[in-house]
Amino acid sequence: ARATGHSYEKYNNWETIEAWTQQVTTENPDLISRSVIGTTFEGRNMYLLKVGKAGPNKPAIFMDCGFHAREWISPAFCQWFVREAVRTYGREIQMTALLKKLDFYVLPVLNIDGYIYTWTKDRMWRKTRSTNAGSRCYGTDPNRNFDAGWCETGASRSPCAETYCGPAAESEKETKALADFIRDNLSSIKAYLTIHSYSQMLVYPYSYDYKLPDNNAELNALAKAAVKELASLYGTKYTYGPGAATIYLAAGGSDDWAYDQGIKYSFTFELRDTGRYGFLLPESQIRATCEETVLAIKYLANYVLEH
Ligand code: ING
Ligand code: ZN
Repeated sequence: ARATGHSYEKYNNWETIEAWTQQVTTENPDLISRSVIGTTFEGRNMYLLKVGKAGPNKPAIFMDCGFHAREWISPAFCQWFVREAVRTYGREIQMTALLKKLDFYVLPVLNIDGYIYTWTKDRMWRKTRSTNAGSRCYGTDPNRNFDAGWCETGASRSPCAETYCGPAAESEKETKALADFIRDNLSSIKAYLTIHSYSQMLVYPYSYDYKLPDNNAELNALAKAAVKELASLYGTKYTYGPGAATIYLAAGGSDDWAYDQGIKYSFTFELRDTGRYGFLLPESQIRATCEETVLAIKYLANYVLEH
């Protein structure tokens, strides 16, 4: 294999990201610990980084990246966020306070098999890489595979479709591992954040129905303030609102599922851009995209801590 150096301003392949999870943990033992929450369909380890200063009974924020294989800016953001945390801890007041008071669980890539497939075979692949009984088509859409109105709307029962919901909720090893981890840590997890691209949106439940969450007014005000914070750096405009009305009806999403588990602050980010480059966002935009997004996430984290 070609030797590949990690860079926060480039898209890194899985081999490089995997080595990075080890290195960033080893270099920051007081702030990061690494665990494996499961394995993928093809047998790869799913790494989870716990980022924060050790302390008793800390609340936590869970954030995942790389649900959809082709959305490369998403794993790049999770890497950037972890670096920003360790780089600014003890140097910047807000991040220092956050890491003392809470933990961020960061899952850098959920759909590792799919991510690798976009590097080796098909740059526009979206789904997992599991086999489907009775079909020659591969994969399930991990964001249609959660037990939240599963496969009722905005999802397909055809294994060849891009939005295939899978044979059952949590049929994928990757979504099952994530759901199990969240169920096992429900008492500490106060917020759930899932990072996608593209379209510059910040959405909250529900996507499986036009109904609104019971704290809709609070989530709407919080989303509005977070996108304002994001725009403060480079003027990048985000729309926001409940998923069904803001993006489209889509059942089985992880944010809806997390919300219905009782996690009252549950958001899906759709990062840059609005379609000029789409999933092929140039590496030259990684830095600005990540910097502005860090602002929004720190804003949300602060809010969650205070509520
Ligand atoms: N968009 C999301 C998708 O999975 C979404 C939109 C968000 C659906 C929340 C359901 C719940 O289709 C992308 N770009 O993947
Ligand atoms: Zn996506």
